[in-house]
Amino acid sequence: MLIRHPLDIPPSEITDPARYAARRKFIQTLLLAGGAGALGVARGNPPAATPGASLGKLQSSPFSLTDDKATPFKSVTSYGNFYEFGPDKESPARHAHRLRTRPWSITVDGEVKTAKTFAIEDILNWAPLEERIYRMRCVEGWSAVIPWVGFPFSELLKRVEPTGNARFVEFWSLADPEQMPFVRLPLLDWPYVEALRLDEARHPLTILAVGMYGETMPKQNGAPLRLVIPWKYGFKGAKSIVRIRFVEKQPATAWTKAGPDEYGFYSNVNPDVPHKRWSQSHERRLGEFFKRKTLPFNGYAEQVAGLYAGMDLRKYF
Ligand SMILES: Nc1nc2c(c(=O)[nH]1)N[C@H]1C(S)=C(S)[C@@H](COP(=O)(O)O)O[C@H]1N2
Ligand SMILES: [Mo]
Repeated sequence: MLIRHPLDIPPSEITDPARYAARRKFIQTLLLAGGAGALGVARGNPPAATPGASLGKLQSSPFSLTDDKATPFKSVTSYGNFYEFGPDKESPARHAHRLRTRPWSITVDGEVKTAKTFAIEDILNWAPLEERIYRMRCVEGWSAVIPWVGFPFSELLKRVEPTGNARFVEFWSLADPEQMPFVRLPLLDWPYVEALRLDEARHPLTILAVGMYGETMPKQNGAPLRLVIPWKYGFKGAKSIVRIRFVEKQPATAWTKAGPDEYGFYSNVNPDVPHKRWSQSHERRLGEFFKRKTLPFNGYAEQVAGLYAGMDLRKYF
């Protein structure tokens, strides 16, 4: 396989511009050598992003626990990971316009009394939408402060009844090669599936986000609905979700499959547990120059450390 797992490359351009440039060049060469045509992705300038629609009046939330100022919208929408649209940080903004977010529905199945499919229009009416300003930390060393719009995952639990066997929840992203050109390449084992323990999913900080900065979710950030868990590395937050499945056993996930000794199931932000190939002690906020110290559980220890009482966090990384 040509590219086994993309995060095999050190923390990112912000810490190692030379390595990053070399990797980009490699992928560009790959695409120019016929890949771009085969994938049906255009080169040249990206089309203008679809403007977001206002989500109206939002509840402010007591769970906006940070006073840090929000990262500029432009940074958060032009730099990120969404491998279905390509492996470098600019790919999602360039290609995500191909995603069709209506009609959209989400199927909830597995260990539930009755499997159900919900239309996105109904989901948007489940609860008053809240603004949640969260610190976010990517495993690659960059971070951001994002005013998400959404509601607690627990709203879903009011509408489906997990069986007594349900101990974990999987979140499945869409994997449609017609809309997501890079699903044709074996960058990851598609579809992108992430998962949480049921008590982590139920925690009031865990939200299903339908927007950010007061507007509907930009496609590159996971429209129309994605998961956000602020105390975990960013890759746990699956984008553009089409299926939520309750299961009994801890499942394999996109990143534990890609690198089992590098990406653990828990992936709680932990400055004391380095990634196999780089330190996790510091981070760089998008748009800032100096690095900041990374905090245990990304600054949410007071709220979530209890979920892991008695667990060896070096073993369960
Ligand atoms: N389906 C899907 N979800 C995904 C990813 C992805 O490649 N595909 N990347 C993850 C990673 S590594 C990060 S850091 C965050 C980035 O989210 P953002 O672009 O909104 O900051 O999305 C996560 N969710
Ligand atoms: Mo990430």
